[in-house]
Amino acid sequence: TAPGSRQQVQGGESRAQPASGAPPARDTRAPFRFDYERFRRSLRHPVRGRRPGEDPETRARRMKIKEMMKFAWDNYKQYALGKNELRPLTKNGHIGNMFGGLRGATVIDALDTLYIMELEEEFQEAKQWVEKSFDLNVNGEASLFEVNIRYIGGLLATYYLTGEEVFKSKALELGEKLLPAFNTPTGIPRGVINLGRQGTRPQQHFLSFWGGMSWSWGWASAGSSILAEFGTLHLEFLHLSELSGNPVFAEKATLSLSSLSLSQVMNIRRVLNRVEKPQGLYPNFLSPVTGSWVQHHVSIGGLGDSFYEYLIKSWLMSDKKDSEAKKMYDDALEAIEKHLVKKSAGGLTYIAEWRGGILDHKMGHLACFSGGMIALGAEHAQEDRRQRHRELAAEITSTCHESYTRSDTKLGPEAFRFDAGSEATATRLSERYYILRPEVVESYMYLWRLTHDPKYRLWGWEVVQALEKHCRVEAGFSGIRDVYTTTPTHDNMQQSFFLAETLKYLYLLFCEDDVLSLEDWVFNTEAHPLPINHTDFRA
Ligand code: DMJ
Repeated sequence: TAPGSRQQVQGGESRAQPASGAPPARDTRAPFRFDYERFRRSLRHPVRGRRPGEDPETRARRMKIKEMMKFAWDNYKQYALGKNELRPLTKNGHIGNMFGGLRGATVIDALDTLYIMELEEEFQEAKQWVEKSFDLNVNGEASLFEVNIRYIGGLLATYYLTGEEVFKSKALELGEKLLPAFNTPTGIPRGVINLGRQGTRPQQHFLSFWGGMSWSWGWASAGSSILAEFGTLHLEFLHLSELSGNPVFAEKATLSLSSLSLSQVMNIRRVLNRVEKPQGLYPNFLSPVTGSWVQHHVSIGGLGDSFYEYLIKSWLMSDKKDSEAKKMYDDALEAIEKHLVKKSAGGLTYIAEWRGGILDHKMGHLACFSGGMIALGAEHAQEDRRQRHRELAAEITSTCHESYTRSDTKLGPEAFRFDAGSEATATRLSERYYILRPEVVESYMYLWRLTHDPKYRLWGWEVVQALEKHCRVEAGFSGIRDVYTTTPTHDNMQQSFFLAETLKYLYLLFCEDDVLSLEDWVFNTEAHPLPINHTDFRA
């Protein structure tokens, strides 16, 4: 659908399809062609910026981060190309079980970072792998969420940045394979989907039998779907519709969120607005069968996080037209402020988790993205909230920084607590690890862009130094098992999001504001830039 008509599609107008899986109504409009040149002309800034004169120290720091990216990529290429991730200690590849037989997660996640950093040769290597070796004809159980944010997000972003058709066609082909996950009584997708060919009969090939079938995660209570998973499809699915001219993607994203009624499609947001939310909060688990909350656990960290992120970013991506998403974001943030935001005895602001009315005074590393999100939202908040939200964003980011500075490695733990005696430190052995996650530097990047307070660049540079000291090994970067020792053991994993997010956000922190300008792009939750719709690109 053209951007200008998105509101209608989201509003569940006539093209919306029933949750039962009946085919969508035919689109009778003229054949669709996305006008890439027109899109490029609509951008307000060159994607890689104009590079005016800058101080040599900023440039040197940016170049250091570029070198880190090259090192991470070169080692992946040498030891693990075609596998999903690099194991930098044993110098081999890791496949894992999140991507249902898909390979090359690091290639796809790295593409746009290589492009933005002007690592031209490395970008060509990655592109060639996509052209020659990226096989979508796979069979296996994949996380709908992970495939969407990493593969679809990475391919879409690289298409928009380069205009190379191969990235668009792979994104669309893969997007099609995800659609059966929405065939549930409510239209809320389940978390796991088999990527095999749909409808293949068992006698044709026994492995293909499950193609297109979906499941809930075994660990999710009572077969529920996860808020952060079904709530983190919207940005990518709107772009799949945009590029294909096929409204089914937008409808699915909307459908999945909208049909909490068993019998008909309704708009998710209207329904979610009607569904009773405890104290205005969104629990993390929802049944795809009944459409009701399954457990009252609320978190702005894991299981909830990117649902909130995609509300404000949907509004921004729609060029501020999707007012429903904005209202949902504003209301959700108000409830979070009222019930979850706390100040520790030592004066640190944090966002607690909520379990059926009882607060757990804990913040996960994942929740540290919220400093950046709240800062981004604050710029567009009503006058009476703007300053408060700016302060909240800065305070949360500062608390997350404290979780780094209070460790021996100057890297932050997976989760930190504000219990008796502890302030922004992990209290459990199982929460002391750091797996190269991006959320803290993500917030530094947004806060830098929005305030230009030099402390954010200093804090980012501290992270660069800590990564170099504790995570860089002979053949890549590795996570560490304990941030509270200066001689940590390594976990032997170079996560693909390190190349997609951590290094990209660090690089952008030392760039001018016009490189992937926030006026032109929103970052998906894996840091893949998707364009804001300034105009209609239907050719
Ligand atoms: C990434 O895959 C994404 O940022 C996701 O939203 C959360 N987890 C990882 C990084 O920590």
